[in-house]
Amino acid sequence: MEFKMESILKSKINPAYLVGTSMIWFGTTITAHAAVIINEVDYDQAGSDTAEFIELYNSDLNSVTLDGYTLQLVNGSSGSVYDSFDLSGLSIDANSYLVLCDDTQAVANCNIDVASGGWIQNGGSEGDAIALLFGDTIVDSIAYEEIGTNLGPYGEGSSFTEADSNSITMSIARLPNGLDTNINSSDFGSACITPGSANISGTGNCSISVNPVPVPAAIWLFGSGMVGLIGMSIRKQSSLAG
Ligand SMILES: [Ca+2]
Ligand SMILES: [Ca+2]
Ligand SMILES: [Ca+2]
Ligand SMILES: [Ca+2]
Repeated sequence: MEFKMESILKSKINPAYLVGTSMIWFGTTITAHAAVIINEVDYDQAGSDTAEFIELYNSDLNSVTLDGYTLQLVNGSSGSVYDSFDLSGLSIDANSYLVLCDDTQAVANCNIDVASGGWIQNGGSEGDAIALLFGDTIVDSIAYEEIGTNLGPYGEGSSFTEADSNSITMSIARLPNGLDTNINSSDFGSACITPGSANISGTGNCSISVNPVPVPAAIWLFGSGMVGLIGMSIRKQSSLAG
């Protein structure tokens, strides 16, 4: 079964931070980082974690199909994958975003509800990580909080050791938007909440509502082997006030 997700977002977002394109530099072609990156993560909220999301960003000038891409959540205490989402059948428009969340009512511009609350682990003494893979190859990753030996492959050379707050409204995000030098500690910082739009340094909820888009059904293959049919409704994007 195949689902197409064309024109996920029609938003006119800030200019791309061009990290996904090939460049000519003194006659040498340099293929920089993957066009699609993990751009923002909100894994911890005050009280119960009921508004978690992962924002992917396509910095390329062309739409990117996500056939063959998988998003993996990695447990720092063991190094094992505790959840996995097959992104095949989806695509992201040029300079646009794809937001995976646990509650479309709680997360502005969420494209797909992939889980129930508390699906992204909160780091802790051994940290946790999120990785985007193409086939078996990690094309982008973020390891957060304390980084034990199990998360070596995910820190992109220098880990991001800060934490999402469990009291302040904020996320961890690439700053400026889309920055990916493959050094987590340089690329990520504390950010206000901006699912589906360009990242902004600071704290608080800076969500804006983008144009309503229909969201098709999608099948997500969880790491447990369970098949869930989730996120089927056609809905209107909503914003979070305040
Ligand atoms: Ca969490
Ligand atoms: Ca947070
Ligand atoms: Ca990267
Ligand atoms: Ca964002």
